[in-house]
Amino acid sequence: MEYPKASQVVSGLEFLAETGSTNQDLASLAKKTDLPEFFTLVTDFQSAGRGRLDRAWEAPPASSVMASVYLKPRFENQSGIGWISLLVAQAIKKTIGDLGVSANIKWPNDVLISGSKVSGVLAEVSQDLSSVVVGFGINVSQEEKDLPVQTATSLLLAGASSLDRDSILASTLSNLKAAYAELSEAGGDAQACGLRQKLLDSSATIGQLVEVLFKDQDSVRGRAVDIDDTGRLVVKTQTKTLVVSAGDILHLRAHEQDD
Ligand code: BT5
Repeated sequence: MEYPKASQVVSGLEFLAETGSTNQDLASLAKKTDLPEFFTLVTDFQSAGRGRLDRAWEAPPASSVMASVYLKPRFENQSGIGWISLLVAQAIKKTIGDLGVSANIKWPNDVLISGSKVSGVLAEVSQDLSSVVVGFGINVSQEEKDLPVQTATSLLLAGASSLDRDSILASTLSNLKAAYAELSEAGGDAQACGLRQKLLDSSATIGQLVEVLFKDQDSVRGRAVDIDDTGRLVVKTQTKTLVVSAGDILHLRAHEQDD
């Protein structure tokens, strides 16, 4: 499927009928070419779609929006880069809201509808920190049998008012451009541009009891109480308050009680 509406929103958009991973492709392309900011790669099918920590993102052909966007942040405040996943999740949440469905954001990179994951975001920063490839998958027309895990849902199942993938991508890119411009104008300060407050207001995580599983297999339980000015999650256990980076965790799970 071509994406005429989305093509109007950004200065370059390339459609691939099928590929391995749009994040992988865009990162390779960026090494060879001087891409304009917001250059977008979109596909109808990925055979090696990536999540965080080499987990897989899976969707049947033509069932979802799968795209990656090229950004070159020039923030005075370097912590702005830590907000990019959440910024994109917020843009997707707004798009879904405009389709008559309420969504919220599970820190650090999921968009949920009634607790089920409709979208995931993967932001990958280049080694020299000069650019970011941010990819997202939005489940659009999957029936229950098409979803890879029980915790997933789609816009079809949630009763969204439109399932037009071109319009959904166009709206997401347009929301992303507006929010990114605000963050850039604020020098990367997510507090000053209001992004942090929006995230706190639409968070499925803040206020919840959570279990944080770290990459080193350690885990803690406590209450998620805040997102700090660099985009990290603040968790209060019975004995201490700790600050958790997206890069340090394997999973964040809801649970019933404190340790
Ligand atoms: C993510 O990772 O949620 C980030 C997903 C980013 C996918 C996009 S698609 C376009 C671009 N190109 C890529 O190669 N990737 C990006 P994570 O938080 O690690 O979640 C991955 C987990 O979500 C998996 O282990 C499954 O449990 C679950 N999952 C896989 N496919 C899903 C789907 N379609 N819907 C909901 N959950 C899914």
